[in-house]
Amino acid sequence: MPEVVSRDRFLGCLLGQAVGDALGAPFEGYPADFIYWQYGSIREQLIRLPDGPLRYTDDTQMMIGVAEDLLNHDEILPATLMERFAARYDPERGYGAGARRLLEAAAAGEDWDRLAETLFPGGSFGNGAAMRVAPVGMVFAHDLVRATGQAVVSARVTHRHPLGIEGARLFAIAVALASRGPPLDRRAFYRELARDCREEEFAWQLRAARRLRAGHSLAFLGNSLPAHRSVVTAIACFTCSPDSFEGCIERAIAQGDDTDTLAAMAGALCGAYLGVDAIPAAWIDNLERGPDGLDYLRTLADGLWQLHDRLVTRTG
Ligand code: F2R
Ligand code: MG
Ligand code: MG
Repeated sequence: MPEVVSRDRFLGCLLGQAVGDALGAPFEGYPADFIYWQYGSIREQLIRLPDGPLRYTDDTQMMIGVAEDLLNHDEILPATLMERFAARYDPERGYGAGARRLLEAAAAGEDWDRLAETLFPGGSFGNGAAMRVAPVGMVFAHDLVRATGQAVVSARVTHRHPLGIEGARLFAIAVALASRGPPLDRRAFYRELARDCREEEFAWQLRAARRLRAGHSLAFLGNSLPAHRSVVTAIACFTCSPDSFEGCIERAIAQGDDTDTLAAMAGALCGAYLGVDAIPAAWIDNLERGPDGLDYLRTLADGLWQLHDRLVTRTG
């Protein structure tokens, strides 16, 4: 029987994503060199923390929608997933332009399925499908075929471009592999990702990322909204600093531009890998409260873990 991933890693993944998202958000849109000259050491900025609670963005709000849909049906169903996204939609959380149009159309009862096809030429290749898919990677960590299949179903609701979908597939696999915990065999990790990769735009990045170490620049992998300019970058932030949650988040934010999403994805990976105790307590304690805050994220992580446990037991 495949091994059950521990509850601690489910908590690490969901809280790691929310913390990374919230810590990266104040830097979103700033170029890397501006961040460097303006803030110097990002670690010091992060230790000081902003006044008030750490507020997550669309990345985590949509991840919550994915988690809820999984918990309601034991799998992703496109129509109810879109209902979840539309019901939770809060424009103040900083959504992508295409995602905004789609969710507003769905809330107004319009044909969102048709709109998703025509939103951009060939559909959206934004990183939105990847940034929210971590719960799929965790729940189906024992079955990579199911994980990738479910990642595609969850992505297609909003992202029809093959690159947007591929970003979600690869990120779900990366989360599933990370949930196996230390030690990280970097070559084997990238070999598994490359074996499943269907798009050359990602394949060359995976080949390059496999060789990167802590001191190497990641700039050539990209830092922006397209999935093929951010998903492998976030994975590399994790594989370059797998044993330090703080180092991983710091690296992601230092890339500049789409800092909330890079740090959300890197945080989900590192949290899944090291477990929740690796996340600084001050960061978790400062996460926003309220109905969709820290306690709710913990409840979702518990529910996802129980679902995973049931699925693994059924497999055995
Ligand atoms: N959008 C943002 N941040 C920028 C503005 C935030 C601002 N502070 C505010 O408050 O408004 N962040 C979030 O969006 C990213 C995820 O985006 P998602 O969900 O994939 O959306 P979308 O619109 O589908 O894609 C994003 C952009 O990518 C470009 N694009 C996509 N497909 C394209 C195609 N086929 N051809 C050309 N361009 C394409 C478009 O510019 C899309 O708007 C995350 O960063 C999240 O944090
Ligand atoms: Mg965001
Ligand atoms: Mg972003």
